[in-house]
Amino acid sequence: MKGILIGLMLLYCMHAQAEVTVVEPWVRATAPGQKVAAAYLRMVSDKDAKLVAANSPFADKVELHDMHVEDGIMKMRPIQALPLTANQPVELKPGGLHLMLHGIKAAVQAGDTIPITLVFEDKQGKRESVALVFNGRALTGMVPRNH
Ligand SMILES: [Cu+2]
Repeated sequence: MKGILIGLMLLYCMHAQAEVTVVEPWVRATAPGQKVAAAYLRMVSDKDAKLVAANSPFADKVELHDMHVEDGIMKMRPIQALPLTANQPVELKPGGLHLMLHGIKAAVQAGDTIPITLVFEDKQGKRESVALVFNGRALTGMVPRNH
């Protein structure tokens, strides 16, 4: 817990302009041979902004995905931007919004550290990149929180 708080303070100092706070960024562990991975986090911006892009040296491409139900089946689709309303936390989590890493360089295992950069755009159209380190985590670790 202490580590997270210190990390946030550093993030805040380095990115005072963007003023987006990110908590618990993680990537779901993958099965061998799997070419995609999903990444999650919680974030809050202190002013209206939007998440417009993401990239990582660990993946060929990173997309922002949303889930929706189509004919009773849960499907995901890419979205162009994720709006952030000032002081309203947004959670990317299993079964909902997520970052999709396509063409990952290796399997993701619990304990791995994966760099992903998020690009935010403010109301004036000014963009700022925030470099983050996501932690590999098995999905089972999340189950108790959802029940
Ligand atoms: Cu997806």
